[in-house]
Amino acid sequence: MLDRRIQELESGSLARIRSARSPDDLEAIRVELFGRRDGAFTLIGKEMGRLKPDERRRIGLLLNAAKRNLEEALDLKKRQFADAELSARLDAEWIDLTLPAPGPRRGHLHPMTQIQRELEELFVSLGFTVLDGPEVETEYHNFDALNIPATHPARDAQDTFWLENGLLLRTHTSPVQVRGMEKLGPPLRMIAPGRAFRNETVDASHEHTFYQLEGMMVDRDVSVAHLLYFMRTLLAAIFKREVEVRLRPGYFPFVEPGFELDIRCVICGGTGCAVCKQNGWVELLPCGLVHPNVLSMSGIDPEQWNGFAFGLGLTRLAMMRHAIDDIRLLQGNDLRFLEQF
Ligand code: FA5
Repeated sequence: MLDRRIQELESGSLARIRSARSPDDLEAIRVELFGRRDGAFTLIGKEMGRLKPDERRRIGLLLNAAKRNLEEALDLKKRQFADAELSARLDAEWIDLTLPAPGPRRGHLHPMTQIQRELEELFVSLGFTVLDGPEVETEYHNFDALNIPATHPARDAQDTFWLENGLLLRTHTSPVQVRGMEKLGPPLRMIAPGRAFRNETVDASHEHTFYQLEGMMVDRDVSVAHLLYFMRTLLAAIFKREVEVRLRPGYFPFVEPGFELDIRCVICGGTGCAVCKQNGWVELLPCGLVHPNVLSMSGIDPEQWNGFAFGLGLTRLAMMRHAIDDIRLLQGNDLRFLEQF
């Protein structure tokens, strides 16, 4: 009787072990067979107590052989599961080192650089030289030589970052006019794009660090008509369409007469928004005819020569061009924003 049961248990269990689908299945079979309290082998072992000694030995041998076979089969299947798991992991983590690399991500020029280069090209084609000047300036070049002595109230209009050594962060690109006149003399056509710095409260249209593009022409008999021609050419090149402009008197100690050239806000179309401070116009291009004092301080005879100058707000121009409604977006380097230009 017990012989049969042992044989059937062995053959039935071997078949189940072979067809087990997971390590959990296998563990369940192991507990069924060898569980201490009511595993099949434990139960048979208990029944053997009733057998005669000879019979018990014979059955004992059979039982041990069956047990060994089943243990081996369980071990084997367990190893097979482990091997399969390992090769699945290796397959998943496999990298083909011979595939070509994806290559560097392609970038493009920042919208500020784009607009600066376009204007440089335009002005070079009109006979202007592109000049560069220091961002850390002397008080003389930033103020005095532009007809703004220490006592002049116009100094208050440009809240200045002073350095401990008496130098300052230039508040505009106009000191490059002075350096251009000193270095090159008349006749002179120059532009100077670059950064300017002011201790300003940052908002949608003001940054503490922003770009300007200075322009100057010194020659004989330069008039407001020349100035307007170049301003119109500049705006047409950037906007490639008519933009509404207005010219109003503006005061800068280094020009006489002085003007403010504003453009109709392209963000709101003139109805008023945070960028134009609700008035529909954006201050973009202050300009004028160079003050005789400025010429003579830089060694140019104002009886012989005169000229015009302008100080374009380059960051604001880029904002108007792309209808960007917050200057801080242009200062950051967030690719999600920059990728669209
Ligand atoms: C000047 O800086 C004069 N140097 C311009 C000038 C040059 C006049 C030559 C005459 C002859 P103003 O402070 O207005 O002027 O600034 C010029 C332009 O720079 C402004 O119209 C504006 O577009 C831009 N700008 C000024 N402050 C800021 C700022 N905080 N953030 C962004 N843009 C600014």
